[in-house]
Amino acid sequence: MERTLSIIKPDAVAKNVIGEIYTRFERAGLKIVAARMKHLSREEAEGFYAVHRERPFFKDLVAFMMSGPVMVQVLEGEDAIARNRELMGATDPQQAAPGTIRADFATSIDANAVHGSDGADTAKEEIAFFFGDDEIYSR
Ligand code: IDP
Repeated sequence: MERTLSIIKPDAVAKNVIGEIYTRFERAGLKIVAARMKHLSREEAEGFYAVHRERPFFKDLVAFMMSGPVMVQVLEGEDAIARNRELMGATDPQQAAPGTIRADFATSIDANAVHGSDGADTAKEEIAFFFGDDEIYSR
């Protein structure tokens, strides 16, 4: 069993597709074991994406992530990290395979609908960024 952190970004929350995205997680065998809707502060958005702070798109990324509420969840299942990345599709929705979340719901590389941890270490860090152990309901 593995856990990963997923965020439904402000564009997808605004499009009213939280439920459709949750259905994709569940159909792929991923369980939602923690969840919270949240409007990120600047500190939170900058802190969460700190690894990207030297990148040219950092400012836009932070502004976008603060632009509206996000839905944050921990997904649990076999190969949860890779499975979620597969469901998400490529970062740039133009490159995302048909049927992936980003192909279906993202509008641009900035407004690309979802975030998912990209490895075991980042999953651990990102889960701890949003949730305490007592807020994760493993079933
Ligand atoms: P990921 O979300 O697919 O893991 P990362 O490389 O970790 O992609 O980048 C984090 C986020 O930063 C992306 O989801 C995207 O919203 C944004 N981003 C990445 N590359 C670019 C870019 O070249 N231009 C604008 N935004 C970008």
